[in-house]
Amino acid sequence: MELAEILKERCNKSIKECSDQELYFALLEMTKKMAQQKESNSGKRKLYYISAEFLIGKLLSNNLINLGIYEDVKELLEKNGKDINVIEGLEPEPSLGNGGLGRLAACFLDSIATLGLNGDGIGLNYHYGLFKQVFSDHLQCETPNPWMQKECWLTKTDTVYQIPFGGFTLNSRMYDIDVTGYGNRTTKLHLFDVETVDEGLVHDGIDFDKEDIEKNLTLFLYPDDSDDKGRLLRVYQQYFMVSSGARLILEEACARGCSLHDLYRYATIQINDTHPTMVIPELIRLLMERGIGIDEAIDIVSKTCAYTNHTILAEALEKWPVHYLEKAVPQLMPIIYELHNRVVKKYRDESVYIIDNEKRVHMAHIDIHYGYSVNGVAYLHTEILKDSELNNFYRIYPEKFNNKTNGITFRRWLLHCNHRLSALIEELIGPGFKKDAAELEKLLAYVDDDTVLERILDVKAACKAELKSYLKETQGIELDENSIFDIQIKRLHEYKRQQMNALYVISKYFEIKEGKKPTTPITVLFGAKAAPAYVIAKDIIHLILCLQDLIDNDPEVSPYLKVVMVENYNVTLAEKLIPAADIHEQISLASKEASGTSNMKFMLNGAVALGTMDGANVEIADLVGKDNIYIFGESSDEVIRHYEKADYISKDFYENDPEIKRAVDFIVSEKLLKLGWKENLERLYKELLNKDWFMTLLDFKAYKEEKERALKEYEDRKAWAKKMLINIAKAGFFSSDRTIAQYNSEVWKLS
Ligand code: 26Q
Repeated sequence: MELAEILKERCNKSIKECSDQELYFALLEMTKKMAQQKESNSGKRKLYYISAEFLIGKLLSNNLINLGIYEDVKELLEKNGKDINVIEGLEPEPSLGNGGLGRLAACFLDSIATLGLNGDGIGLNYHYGLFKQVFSDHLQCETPNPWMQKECWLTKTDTVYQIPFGGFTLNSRMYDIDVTGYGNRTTKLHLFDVETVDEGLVHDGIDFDKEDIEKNLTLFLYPDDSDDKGRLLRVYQQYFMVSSGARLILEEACARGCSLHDLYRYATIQINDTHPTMVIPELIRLLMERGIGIDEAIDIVSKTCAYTNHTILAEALEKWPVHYLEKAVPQLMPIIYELHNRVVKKYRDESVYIIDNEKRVHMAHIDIHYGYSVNGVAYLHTEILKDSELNNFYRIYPEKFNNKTNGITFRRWLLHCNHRLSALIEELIGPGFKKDAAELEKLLAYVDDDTVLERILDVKAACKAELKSYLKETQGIELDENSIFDIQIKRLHEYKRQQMNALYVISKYFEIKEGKKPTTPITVLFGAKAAPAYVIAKDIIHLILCLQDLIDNDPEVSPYLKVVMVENYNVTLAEKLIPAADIHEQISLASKEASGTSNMKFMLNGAVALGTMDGANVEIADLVGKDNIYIFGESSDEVIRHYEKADYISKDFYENDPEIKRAVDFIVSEKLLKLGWKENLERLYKELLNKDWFMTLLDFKAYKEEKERALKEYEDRKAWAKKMLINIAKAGFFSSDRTIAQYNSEVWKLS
């Protein structure tokens, strides 16, 4: 359908006469219709990717690209005096995820659609996505983040289920988002919702009545689990999602001719972290309701479900108190007890039990015992799961464990977010890389071609200039486009060590004050949201915002060093920041970051990593070679040993290294206390000094040295451009098309 036709019907105006908002809604309608007309992927066996999060980001441009009409639409609008970027800017971002795990699920749907696999996503339709972050007084405040307008990507379906909870029942309606693949195929994201949500419950930032489940079930994406009522609400959310999903799966399988006894031949379910784990007992329950005996039901479900682990942090592994489940979903408890008893009968090792002696249900243990595959998300991560974190399980089920290194969709993270680079690559090696990312290696032919290297630098410079004007316009931030852009963007967490980067800023500040000025000015950019109840994470944001203020207002330092914490970091901002990075920071404490995926996006956009040997950095280093990455810090083995022996004492590093002492002391210096809050800064200071659970001070010296080396090598522009080119050329491995192809050939086995 033509845009002009749609406009005529909608408002009887020409493109020229329409407002940008009218054009946005018309484009939305056109794209939705086109997607619906595409052929859906099909087949006998179907994959269901169940996830509490799908961080899909804005969809208009991405869909236009995947439908192959982006350029045409852009031109048409241009001819009529309209700018596609402005129109796209009007789209609210659906932030239906917290970070990496949710974004991964969105990339996977793009690849599943593109590869023509028979697979859909199943999740929840949160009315408010992840909170909107606002800075006030150098502190993070949270406000609601609505994204659904009267017209949006959702399509209401007639599918409605009744979901039973302890004491009441809720209606669950399915809404669909068509996910376009690159080329001709589409798949669907099914988001379930209650029809009784009351947005009026929200008061005071993002506070809301957590007890009225009927009115709040899908009101918010859950950013943390700070209080009991919130945790219980999460159980309700999870069960609502999996029970709705399980019913859909059974219905669809039966419609394709499944007898239920052979469910695993018709369906396979990928459980994205433990959030959807209750799908296992729920499916067993539903099969039993349909007349199948418990032994067989357990066997069928165990052949149907596969589990992905995304974290090594013990505190992030979900353990629900039995009494929560008894209250919210009493119908599941007999099954969970049965699953537990079978484990107890078979194994003496209590660490593999499902229910522990504090009466908590270990969700991951259900997945491992009663699923057919367990995977980590990067080589090192999977090795750590096998060797330490889940070793007791690995010894029981070695055949279940496998690695699937994460990936990203190149459609969004190159074609959409970096038109310039994408066009240059196409000019050099043709369009094949868009479908087969491995073709990027052809770029290596240009590694000594001065003209190409110059052009890569030009593209980077243009992206930096674009970020400068974007941040100026949207956040009033002034950047120096001739400075080095050193970027760290990810959720705020102590293990990711934004605090180490902040300490570097402090020590650089001192150096400049003392007259040691960097050859090229440095801009350190951060983007991060902290979970609302994560006190120290919020203190780290506070420190960074205070440093930003201090340096901005110090004319001795500001020409050489700038710190920026962008407000409300989200997918949309990532798409602007990543193409503009010279250096990206992946500085988690080794062994703690399961994979990381922004590292892959940066690499693809020609930024060079400064990082530890953690997560997928290990594989990046292996691919690009040591000359094209900056690696520092203790190895994961060493770190794991430190934890085992409990021998890391941060105070020793503070006392024995004057540079560290000076930087840490500065957190509670007069200068900062004038700008910030004593309580926050002192708390952070004490935390670093007395606990420093993620060993910031241990790696600080090595970090600073390696960062200085990177900054120095940046000066040789040609050598740097070579590093950029090699990073781009080697990024093909991190296409989510490769990841999904591996899941399919090794786990799902869809025909
Ligand atoms: C749990 C309980 C209560 C409330 C919230 C949660 C919760 C929510 C989100 C726990 C974890 C998450 C998200 C985890 C996550 O994003 N993990 C990241 O997954 C990426 C994709 O595999 C990896 O690249 C990152 O290394 C990993 O940190």
